[in-house]
Amino acid sequence: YGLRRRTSTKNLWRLDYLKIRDKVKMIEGDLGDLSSLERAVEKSNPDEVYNLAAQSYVATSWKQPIYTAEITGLGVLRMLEAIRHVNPKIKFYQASSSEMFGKVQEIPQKETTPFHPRSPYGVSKVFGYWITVNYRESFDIFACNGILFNHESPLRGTEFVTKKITQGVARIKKGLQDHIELGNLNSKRDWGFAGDYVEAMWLMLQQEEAEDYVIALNEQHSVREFVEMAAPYFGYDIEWFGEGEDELGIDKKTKKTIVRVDSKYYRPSEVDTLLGDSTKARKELGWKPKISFKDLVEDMCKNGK
Ligand code: G4F
Repeated sequence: YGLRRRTSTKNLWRLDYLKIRDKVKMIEGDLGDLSSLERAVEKSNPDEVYNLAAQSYVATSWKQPIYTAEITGLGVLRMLEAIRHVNPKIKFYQASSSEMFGKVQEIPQKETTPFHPRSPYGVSKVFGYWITVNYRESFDIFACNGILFNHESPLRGTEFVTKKITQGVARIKKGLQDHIELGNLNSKRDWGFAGDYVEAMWLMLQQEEAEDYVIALNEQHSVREFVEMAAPYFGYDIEWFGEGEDELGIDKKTKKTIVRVDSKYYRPSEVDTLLGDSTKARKELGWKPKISFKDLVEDMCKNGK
């Protein structure tokens, strides 16, 4: 079963891409509406619930902070309440985020690293994390937090930076777009393949004890490096000129401008650097990512749309 927010136009293309549309029964519900969640849990009668729903775009969380807190934060509590009322034996997975580490207190970040979120999104995720721990401790619900570092695939939404870059360069190559506008090129992330991370989520719920795990590739790259690695799939070789807002990424051969910096994509407070340490998950869950960073970039370049 999948929970789906009501919209006037259906947005199920990812299920088509994965060829599972006829295998998933959709139930209408909303993290803002407890009664709809209770009905969804009653109807599906699940053994496991995976809460991946959120207002998940960090930049929007400054524009819609209260909505973000309602859905990304309180939405977790509503889901847990639905489970507690309908059947507390249901196992629960909460999609916690490396954004909770924010202004990082140690490098690399692991399960014991203190949180210092830098956006309303990050603050809301911290609430979701702790309410999950609290329902585990208070009501003995089998509830786990996966603290996932950035996870990407060709299914990524177009506003996130990896998709914006891979789709943007593809469109430039086809003559559909002139250049890509980006914000902070120096920001560093630990990007892995979403499919590998989903396996880790499932593994967490198959353990004897409910615990929290960091899931990451344990490898870091900047936005600038991501551009440099994606460009060659479309025949471009990027060199950089200028600084800050005046910086340009230009193709060496054709001298075409591929990247321009636009300060409108800068964030009021940035998470400069994220690097995970997923040793606990690798040891205790036997989890190991199968797709490398290089393969991920290639997959997004070749299979994006
Ligand atoms: O792709 P992003 O928007 O992802 P971000 O903010 O790291 O959050 C993602 O990962 C989190 C896990 O750590 C999730 F919890 C969250 O839901 C989401 O999936 O931005 C990545 C970095 C940022 O530092 C941003 O400032 O890229 C930088 N960036 C530079 N130019 C840009 C752009 N980000 C976007 N979206 N668009 C740009 O033009």
